[in-house]
Amino acid sequence: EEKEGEGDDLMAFFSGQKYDFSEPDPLLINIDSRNRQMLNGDWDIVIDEAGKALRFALGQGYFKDGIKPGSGMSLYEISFDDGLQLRVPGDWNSQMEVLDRYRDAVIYQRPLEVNKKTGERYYLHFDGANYITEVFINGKPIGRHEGGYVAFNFDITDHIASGKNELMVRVDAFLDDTTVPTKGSSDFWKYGGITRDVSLVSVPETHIGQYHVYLADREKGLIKGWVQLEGGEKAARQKVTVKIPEADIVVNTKTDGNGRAAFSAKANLLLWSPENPKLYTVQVAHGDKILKDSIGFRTIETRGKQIVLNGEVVKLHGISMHEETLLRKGMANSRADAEAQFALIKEMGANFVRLAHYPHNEHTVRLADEIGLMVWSEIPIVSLIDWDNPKTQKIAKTQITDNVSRDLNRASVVLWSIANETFPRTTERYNFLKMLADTVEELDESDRLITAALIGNISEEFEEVIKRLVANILMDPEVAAADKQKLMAFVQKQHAKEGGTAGNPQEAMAAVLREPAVVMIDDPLGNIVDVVGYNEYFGWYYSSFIARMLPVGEDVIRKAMFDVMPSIRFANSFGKPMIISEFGAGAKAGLNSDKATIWSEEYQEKVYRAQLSMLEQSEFVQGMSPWVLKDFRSPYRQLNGIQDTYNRKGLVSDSGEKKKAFFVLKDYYHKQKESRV
Ligand code: GCB
Repeated sequence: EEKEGEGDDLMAFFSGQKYDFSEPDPLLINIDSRNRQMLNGDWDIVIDEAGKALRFALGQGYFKDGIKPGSGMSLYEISFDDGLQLRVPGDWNSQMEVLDRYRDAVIYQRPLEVNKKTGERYYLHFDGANYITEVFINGKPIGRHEGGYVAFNFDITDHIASGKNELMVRVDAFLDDTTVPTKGSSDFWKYGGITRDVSLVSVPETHIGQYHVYLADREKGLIKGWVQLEGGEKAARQKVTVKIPEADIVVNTKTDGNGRAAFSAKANLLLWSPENPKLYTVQVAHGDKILKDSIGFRTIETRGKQIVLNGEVVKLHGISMHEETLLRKGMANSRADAEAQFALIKEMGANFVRLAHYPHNEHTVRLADEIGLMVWSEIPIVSLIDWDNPKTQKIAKTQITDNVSRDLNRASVVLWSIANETFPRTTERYNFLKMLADTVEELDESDRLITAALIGNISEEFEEVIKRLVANILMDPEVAAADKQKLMAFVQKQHAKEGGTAGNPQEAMAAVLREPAVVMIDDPLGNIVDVVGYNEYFGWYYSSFIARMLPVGEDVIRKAMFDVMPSIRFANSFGKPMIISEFGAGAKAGLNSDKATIWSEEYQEKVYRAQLSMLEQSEFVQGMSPWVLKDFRSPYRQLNGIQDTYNRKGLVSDSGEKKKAFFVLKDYYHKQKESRV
């Protein structure tokens, strides 16, 4: 097959034939401790709206034979000189006005200076770029990766020369219904670009790729793990050493035919916990190469309806956050960004953070380890996914694999989440997500917990809540008689439809008011997970949903909802612990109202108070991560003057001002601190 740039076939030239890209090579983990050259900084760029700019130029001979053409007679129509630049790492949207809402491709270029040593392998490593990344070196197509929020790398040894090379990275942020995430079914801004750190890592021919060191048995002090050597046949039957000097551990082991070495050791360890985030220096060595990591040891498991950390029941008091920085506009990508986010979370008295809705950058997870925050880590399987598309399945599997692999050694990560608010409840969805859970089980020997944020089915799971709401409205002396009459007529009709001729609805209603209203979660995904995550919006969306089902106004429902909330209980038919992975309400910072109308800080505050007193009553509920730390950009949010393209459910505004609800949650968490473990 003819390749573009090699022939002069016009069809190939204009149709943009497919390049022969390689898939990423197995991810190198703990790159911070490796020999690496950071490639962060200002890169030259060309905006590629039509998607053909690079193919066109390469076809014209730009970089043919690895030589950048001079100003001779050769016609090529691209140049990176004297043009635009973007900072790497960084999303492009927040850096350049013309790219503010841009969703197509940008070509990045920079020189790559290498002092190539024989016997070394060179990997081009990205902590993340959104969404499709294509790498070209000296004009040649090298590698392609799909997925916006995970780390990946390419072994480029055979494509670089000693001295100066030209690196081009084309990043395409285009999404559709088959991508993960999809273009439209999730409420957050898909920032584009080389959003995270990029580096050139050099390793010996035979080198440590990934490893996992974890506490397998707390009572016995048993540490287990494995080390994977890369380097083909030379990785077989090699000596590997694992040392934890502070715990007097030195283990010498040998790789098998596949370059993998398993090991175990015993020690008397101080365990990692949010209160005491103890990390040990762990050295993993092959030959004279030593990788140093900081690893915490802890166990996490469930016991009936409870979550158990280091043998003790623990409550997870946290907050959800998007990867948006508090320090400027746009995506977080540095240690400083993570420090600002976590300073707020620590101030709140939390011990837990949900990193929504995709894997966050490595700085963030490392910092969670250091300061003691339990982490919920997830991939961008949100809402409606192309469940039976094999291509989509493959991307999802790659993303969970890359996410788990990068963070296997982070004690802070206690939960791998495989999905958020997915539907419909079909076999296709179930099988897709089961495949992801199985992948996690395979990769993570330490039995971390698997979760997913489920979402209620209003007409089925909220039946008891609605009944109670109705009863409450009918009994409320402040509700207008006309409203009550309409509602009563509605109830009688329902009652008759359900075949209820005996008994009167009034009595039935009184009975309803005596019992708590149980929301029983029975989404079959509950079978797959260890912990049932559940997003609920009582006090916010549900009032308007229910108002559409009943013949009374939304204001009446909203008021009644606050009365009813303390009697709502959450349970699941699987007998598993639950985390309320979201609740919240939108509020514009600085918008105050003594009547607590919606969008005011007071309304949000009221929702938080009602939610907290409601959630305390459910014995299934073992944790929460309300939605959300900070107002975040979303194309869904177009209410002018209030939202202005920001989801306003933040406890702090997009510029970091604390809203009233921040202090409600802070008070609550500080009061709960003693009773957590
Ligand atoms: C949800 C979603 C989250 C949204 C949030 C909201 O349930 O999981 O992505 O941003 O609700 O604000 O509607």
